[in-house]
Formats: sequence, structure tokens, C-alpha cells
Amino acid sequence: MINFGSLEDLQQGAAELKILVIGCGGGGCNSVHRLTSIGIQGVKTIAINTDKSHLRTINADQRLLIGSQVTRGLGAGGIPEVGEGCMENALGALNNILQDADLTFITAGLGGGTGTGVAPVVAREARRHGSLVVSMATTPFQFERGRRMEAARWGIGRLNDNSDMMLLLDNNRLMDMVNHLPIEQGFGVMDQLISEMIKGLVEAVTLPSLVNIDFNDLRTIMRHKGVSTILYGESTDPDGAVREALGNPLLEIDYEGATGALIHVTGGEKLSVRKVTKVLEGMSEQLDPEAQVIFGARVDPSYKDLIRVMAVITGIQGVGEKKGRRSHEREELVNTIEELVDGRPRRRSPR
Ligand SMILES: Nc1nc2c(ncn2[C@@H]2O[C@H](COP(=O)(O)OP(=O)(O)OP(=O)(O)O)[C@@H](O)[C@H]2O)c(=O)[nH]1
Ligand SMILES: [Mg+2]
Repeated sequence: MINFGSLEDLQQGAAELKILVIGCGGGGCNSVHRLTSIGIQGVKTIAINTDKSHLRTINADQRLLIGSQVTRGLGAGGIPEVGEGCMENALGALNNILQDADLTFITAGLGGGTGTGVAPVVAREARRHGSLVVSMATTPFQFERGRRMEAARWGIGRLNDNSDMMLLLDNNRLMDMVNHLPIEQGFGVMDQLISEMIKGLVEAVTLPSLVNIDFNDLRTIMRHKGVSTILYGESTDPDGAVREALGNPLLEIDYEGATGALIHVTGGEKLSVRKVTKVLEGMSEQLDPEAQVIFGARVDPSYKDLIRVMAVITGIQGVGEKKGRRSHEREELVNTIEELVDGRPRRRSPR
């Protein structure tokens, strides 16, 4: 699955793809805002919210206020059914946006009313338009508890059913990484990361590379059933980049034995075949020996000495046990994720 096309072929192919990034609800729109700020070529960014004053602050190619009759522009009040209803009532506007889309990224913070309710509808409609759908959703913080966890559980199954690939990013994990920061900045780090992942994936598919990953590779890797995650690491040496990527899984999952991976390496002009190979070997060691691995590599002079590895890992079979005690809500959330993996309902522990 290695494609050595001519530069012209690649550029032409990429130019024909219509790629959308759609943020749903407060958290999702903030990710889109961040992505627009860091700059990304070849995608159209869209922000959808029921909250008028928040939407006004968002920088995106297109902003869509929904449900203003119902919520008077004040948000869905943490009730996913309200968010869902608002989106169902605005299908005309949504369908105009989704026309001819090839690849649609959807971002949302699960746990509120708008993002949780809207994202599954957007995913469903995007697929109806024939688009490949990658959803990136955060799960609530432990301290948010109760109703937000319940809302998140409501959304996880629906979003997964309607997406070709769903990436769950655990806000708690992020907080472990940046716990010295105030919450707003912590969110900023999460949004930055989501933006980098989308940008990384889009560029891996659209920009001419040493070893190109194309749109069909993305399609192929997404056929793997089970839970997916993205690993992401940067360093000036290959081992460091691998260590950082493997050390920072954003979900409590055990990716050993995963059946598919799309691994992309970017580096400065000194990026050698040896370095790329080292990264690929380091990453692949963690996977099932039979795993389908698709890889790509790109030189970007602005990286100078930096090597960045980004891996989409699919077909993950188990949700790893986290050390220490988990709250009841987190237990429920992990159960939901496990159910998604093997399709069998879990027994709920009594409260
Ligand atoms: N990454 C990120 N996550 C956020 C941000 N704000 C909130 N979240 C997370 O997203 C979840 C949902 O919050 P919001 O996105 O504000 O909710 P909403 O979708 O706007 O829903 P309503 O306000 O009820 O209409 C929260 O429980 C947080 O875990 C943000 O700025 N960035
Ligand atoms: Mg909101």
C-alpha cells in the first residue's frame, strides 16, 4: 500500500477532495476555532451551536446557529435530546454544508446538550452524502460527574454507530498531562491537540509526501472494527518520538494487539529513511503481528530537527484497566466503551 505517485498527480488528487471539519456545541466549536487559528489548508471549517453568544466568538469558514426558536440562542442546557431536535429541525442547512463531502471530521465535547445531541445527526447525514466520517469526541472530566457522564454515554453509542471511525479522547488523561494549568488553558491544550491531529491527518492525505498515504488508505484502515485512538509524539530523535507517542495514549485502552494502524512520520530535511524505519518499527512492535500497517512520511523543512509521529490505531480489542479506583461514573463510561468493542452488554455495578 505504498504509493509513489508523481507530485502533480498527488496535488491534483488532493485538490479534488472536499474535506470538512465540523465543530458541534461549545467544546467542538472551540476546537474548530483553534484549528482555524493554527491554519489548515484544503479544509472548510464549520461551527454549529445553539448558543448564539458563544458562536459569535468562533472563527470558522461558516457558522450555523440552530434551534433559536427552541433555545432562544441560549444553548441546550445539558440535554442531548434538545440538541438533537435542534439539528433535526435544521437538516436543510446541514445538507447544503455536506453536499459532495468526501471526508468529514466532527468534533464535540460529549457531556453537554448541544455537542452530544448534534454530532450523531451530523455524522449520520454526512455518511448519507457518501462522506467518510471521523468523529473526535472528548469524554467529561471526572469532576463533572453525574449528568454529564450520563449525557456522554447517551452520545458515545449514537456517534459511534454513525461514524466510520470514532476517536474518544479522555479529558482526564489530558488533565494528567497538564494538571498544573488553569482549566481554560487545559481545554486549550486539548483543543490544540485535536487540531493538530486533524491537521496531521489531513496533511498526511492531501500533501505530497515521500511515501504517500491516500484517501483509500484511510478508508481501508477504518474498516477495522473496535475502538480507535490516535497516538501522537514529537522529539528530535526517533526513539523519543515513539516513546512520547506510546506514553501518551489519550484513552485508557490497551492497544497491544490492535489490528490496524496508519502511521505517519513528518520531519525536517534531514529526515532519513533510517529514522523513519526506526519510528515505524518502534510503533509496530506494540501491535498484533498480523496487523495491517499503512504508513506515510513527509518532509517539511519547517520541522528542522523535529520528528513527529502520528498514528491512528484501529481494531483495539480491549479497554485497559487503569490503576487505582475509578468512580462509579467512570466505571459506567468504560463499560460503554467495552460494549462498543465487543457488542456485549456489561452488567452495571450497583451504586
Ligand atoms: N476540548 C474542549 N472541551 C470542552 C470545552 N468546553 C467544554 N468541554 C467539554 O465538553 C463537554 C460539553 O460541554 P460543552 O461543549 O460546553 O456543551 P455543549 O455541547 O455546548 O452543550 P450545551 O451547552 O448544554 O448546549 C464538557 O463537559 C467538557 O468536558 C473546550 O473549550 N474544549
Ligand atoms: Mg454550550
